[in-house]
Amino acid sequence: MGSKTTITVVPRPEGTSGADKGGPYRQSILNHLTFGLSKDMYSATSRDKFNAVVLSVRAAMIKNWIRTSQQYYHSDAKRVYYLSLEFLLGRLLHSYLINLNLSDQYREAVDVLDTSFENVLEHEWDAALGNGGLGRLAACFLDSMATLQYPCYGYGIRYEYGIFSQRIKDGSQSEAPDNWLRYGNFWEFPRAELLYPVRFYGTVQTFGSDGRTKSAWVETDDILAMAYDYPVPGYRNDFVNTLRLWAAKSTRDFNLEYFNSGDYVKAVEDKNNSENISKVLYPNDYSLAGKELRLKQQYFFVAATLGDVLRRYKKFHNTYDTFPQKVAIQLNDTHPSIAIPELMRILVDEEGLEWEDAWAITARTTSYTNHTVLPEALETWSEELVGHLLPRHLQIIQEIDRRFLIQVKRRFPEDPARTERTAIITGDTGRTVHMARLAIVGSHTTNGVSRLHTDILEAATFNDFYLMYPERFQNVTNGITYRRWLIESNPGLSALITESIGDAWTRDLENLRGLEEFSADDGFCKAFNEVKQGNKRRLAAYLEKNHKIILNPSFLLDCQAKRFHEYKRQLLNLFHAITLYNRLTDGRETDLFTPRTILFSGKSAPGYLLCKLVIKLIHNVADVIAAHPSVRDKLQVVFVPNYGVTLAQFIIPATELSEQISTAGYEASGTGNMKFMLNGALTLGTLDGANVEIRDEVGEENFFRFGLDSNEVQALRAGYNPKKYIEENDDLKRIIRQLESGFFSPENPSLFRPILDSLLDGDHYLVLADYASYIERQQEVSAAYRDRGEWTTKAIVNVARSGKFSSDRAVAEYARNIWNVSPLSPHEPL
Ligand code: NBG
Repeated sequence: MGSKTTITVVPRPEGTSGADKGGPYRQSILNHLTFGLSKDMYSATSRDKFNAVVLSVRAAMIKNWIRTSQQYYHSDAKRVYYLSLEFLLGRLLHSYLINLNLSDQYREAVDVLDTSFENVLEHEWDAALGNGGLGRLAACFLDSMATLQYPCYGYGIRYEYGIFSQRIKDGSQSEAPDNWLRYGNFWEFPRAELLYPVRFYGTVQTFGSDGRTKSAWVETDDILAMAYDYPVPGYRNDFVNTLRLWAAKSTRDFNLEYFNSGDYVKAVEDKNNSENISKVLYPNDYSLAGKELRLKQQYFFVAATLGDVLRRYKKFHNTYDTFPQKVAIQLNDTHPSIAIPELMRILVDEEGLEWEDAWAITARTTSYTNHTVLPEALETWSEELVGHLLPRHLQIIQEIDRRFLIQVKRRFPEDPARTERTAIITGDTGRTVHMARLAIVGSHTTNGVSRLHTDILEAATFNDFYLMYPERFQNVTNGITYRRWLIESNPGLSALITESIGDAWTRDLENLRGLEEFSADDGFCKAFNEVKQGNKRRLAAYLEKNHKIILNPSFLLDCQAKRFHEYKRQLLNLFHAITLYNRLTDGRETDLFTPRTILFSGKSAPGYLLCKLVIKLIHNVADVIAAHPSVRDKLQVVFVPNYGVTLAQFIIPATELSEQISTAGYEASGTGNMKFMLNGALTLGTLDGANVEIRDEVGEENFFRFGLDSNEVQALRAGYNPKKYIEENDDLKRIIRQLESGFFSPENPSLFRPILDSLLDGDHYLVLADYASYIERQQEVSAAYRDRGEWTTKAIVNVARSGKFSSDRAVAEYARNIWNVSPLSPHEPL
């Protein structure tokens, strides 16, 4: 664990250099426009042009896609199945061109369409099949798995509607559907022949006696899962992996009963109802209300995926003895954890294995990643619902639980309370099924996503399980793909780095260390600043064009871009903005004031009223500041609507200060923190999640740390008195008074009362306790930014030491320590 791996991406010779790189690709684009879309240059819309390019690019990778599958097949490689209810992919075109080493060629070739490369890219709708960190992590991992040549498949749901689009009206969030498939999607390959029936409801019949009973799940209501495949090309290595997403299709199309009775419309209605399963992504990232449709989604994609896994396995094997040697199943959070009883059901009921054998196979095949310790996000289901929807699975879970509790009692006979704390099913009436407990008990490895997070899992959240199975717990600190988050989104910095240290970093991010020797080099620092300024201007132009937001690119750009949640404490950041406003209007800030833009971007879960109110407060504070004749020349607060992958690719390269200010102990890892660092922002952060490791890498002098650490947070809880912090601090007192008096909402003075109440009645996330320390550190940030030479050196050191946070490192750790798979050897040249 934690040992260093060097990951080297196998390079492919550079593409042809010299004149007319676009040559052969022009013809391909035109052919696809004509024969794929039946358009000519007169009738082609800009979307047609984009689609023609997509068709041409996917054609360029198809041979390698087929070859990659063949290589997996012929070598009977151990496959890894990454099961995730979310893949937050973003746009694919540019990223795929970079990986295929064709971006220069297509940049030129698109001139046959009388358009520019940027114009073409802009027509792609973000594939936003995820909420935030967890879904984006899955997308970064897909890129690394293909790049490192691991035989991995992503499996998920092809939602018809991705994460909602955030609209802001009068400063408040509203949600609009994300109809991303409206204009078709030429990346996907529908596999109409690849259909699996998925069963729901029904009853369980039991046959036989003498402990040799057999069970059958019957009288079910079935729907079909149909596969849609997406190619996932690796970075310049001719490997193309597969992401397979399932869509629900009705089995009712030919329901004779309805047709015979003449009720055609009823038949069609039923068809629509069952297809609802893959209709929409649930937009709540941290609170999982036990909705039946959500459980249906989970079982739907798990059942189809396991059907596919077994089909592939059975091509070569007629016993299950080697299943764990050939298959690894990674559960991305507990969302797919119904895979454990499903695999048991298949092995015991359908394949006739003994329980013990099936159990050993299941546990040796699956592993589970935990992504949060927030109690409201640890999934549970009512036993009643599970029993209604999946009656056989409930029996299996009950049996798993029964056997597990026997072990618990054997190990800890003196401690009956432990049973309630660890049981998979708890309660007397209205019993509850705990999915994380099921996932830990039924798998061989549970991992956290940063060192601190894993420590907390072991010492607190899952301590009872850790004491039972210490060997099952591991840490794999998250990572990000620098192909998207540096090469694609920050071409200026990428070019500068390559000019200075060569391009070895594009194959192994650890090579960025070579930049350190330039960190105080005047010429390099100047060029580095010019790149940053250029990125700030690019963001400013984007915001002006798309949102009518005007930025001043000479201000310090201070960003917090992530989902809204109380634990992430956007409110604390806003309190800093209000503090600066108050001090400026009082004349308490000197001439030395460092002008800044405080930028917020992020969505709130639709039902999370407090966060929605914080968004509203941000807008109102922004308006008050913008209306002040002198303050507005020095301070700006902006909220950029509809945060997503594409927007992040504009914001992050421009950012100078990265706000990572969660209450210590609550952010499992964070991955935005890594993206900002890689792009030369300095972090202002608590000792939480991967911030701890970022600070270890860059050194405390290159990181602005503030606030309580996770132990102090726990220690403070017992006697915590939020009012004390208000009494002790005049700036804070003033903010509280402003909120009380309706200073930011004169037309409705009590509007922000719920925010105030959340602070005064408990302040669960300790905004008040960390306020003074935060403001103090912010003043140091301002002072540091005035010494631009020093600041730049620190920023360069941050870039140079971000190698650890590559998702290549993370995926290689999973492969070695959890999946036990090796990379495949390179393909022969075509
Ligand atoms: C998030 C955590 C982040 C972490 C990502 C990826 C969920 C439920 N959890 O801290 O909050 O970086 O997962 O691991 O989205």
